[in-house]
Amino acid sequence: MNHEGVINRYRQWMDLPEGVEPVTLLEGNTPLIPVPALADELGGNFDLYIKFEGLNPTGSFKDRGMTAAITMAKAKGAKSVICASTGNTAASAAAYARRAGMRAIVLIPDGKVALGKLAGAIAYGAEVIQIPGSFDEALAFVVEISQKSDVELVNSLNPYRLEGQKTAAFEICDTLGKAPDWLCLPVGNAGNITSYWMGFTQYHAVKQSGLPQILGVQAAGSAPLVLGHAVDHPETVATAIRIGNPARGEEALNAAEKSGGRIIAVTDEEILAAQTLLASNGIWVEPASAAGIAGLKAQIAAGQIDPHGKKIVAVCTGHGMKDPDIITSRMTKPTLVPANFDAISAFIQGGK
Ligand code: AN7
Repeated sequence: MNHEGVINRYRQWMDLPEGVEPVTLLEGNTPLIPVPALADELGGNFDLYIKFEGLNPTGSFKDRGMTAAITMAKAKGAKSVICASTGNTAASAAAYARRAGMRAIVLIPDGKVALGKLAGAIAYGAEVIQIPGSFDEALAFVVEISQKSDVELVNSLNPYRLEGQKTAAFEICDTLGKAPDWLCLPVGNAGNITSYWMGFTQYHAVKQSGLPQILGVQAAGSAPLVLGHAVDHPETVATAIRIGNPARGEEALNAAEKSGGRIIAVTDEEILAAQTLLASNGIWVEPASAAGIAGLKAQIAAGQIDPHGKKIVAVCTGHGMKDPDIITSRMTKPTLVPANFDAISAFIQGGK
């Protein structure tokens, strides 16, 4: 039942023309994983779940939006698509565009895209262009190119991206039987928080599924929505959300406010600590994807969120394998032990 992709599963809830043939990799239907030990660690007697979006076909939530954007690009007869990307959009656009027989052109900020994302984009057959500039500059270029040529823009300014991504809210409501009390997620270009709010409000209007309070989390060095102004030189270890001027910033602020939630910033240290916490619960996510848990932890500690008796969902947007360097660059190299039983055995007993 669930191996049909988000368009076939939720088509009646999506604003797509009748009869278009989905370009799908059977994205969506990601697990909502209970993490009771993590809830304990955050100090609460509450139900905490991770919506693990890293288990989508290209390893991030972008696939939900990309199936819709590429389906529509193909239906319009487009031969090429373009996007700016911190990496995940690039890999996703490449996979879906190539599957539909289109060119995928991606602009990325030089040197700031995690290895697993760049490798993915290339493996799927994207034409990758680096610029010595930020994501925000790259986005401005691709918008202009899409306006002046017949190349289709597949960043989340494309409304079909949001149509696809809002299906994650439907899945959460379908699994829990209603909306959670809080939804915590990272915010970069702000397409995803906008999509979740669309999805929850749409479902609630028909099914009375309830509305979550939304906690959007930015990285302190890239926190335009917290500061109230664009950031010219965004910096953060969470390169996915290294974005200084979010395209859907207004909608993100609106979603946070209307939901009775907020957008906050967390430090890189808090993000990496949350990544470690998640991994110790068996869930390895890329740094940006740990921001939701980092934010929740900070809010609980500060008494800003009282989790007791609540259902809380943190969205983990991308898989840890997207950014192996963040782990390997900080690890102590595994000890080299002679290849004999006694040495290995002595080593294990000497350990803890
Ligand atoms: C893992 O790929 O912007 O707030 O170009 O890769 O909807 O932008 C990625 C964003 C969160 C933020 N988590 O989502 C891109 C890109 C991960 C991400 C976000 C991104 P938005």
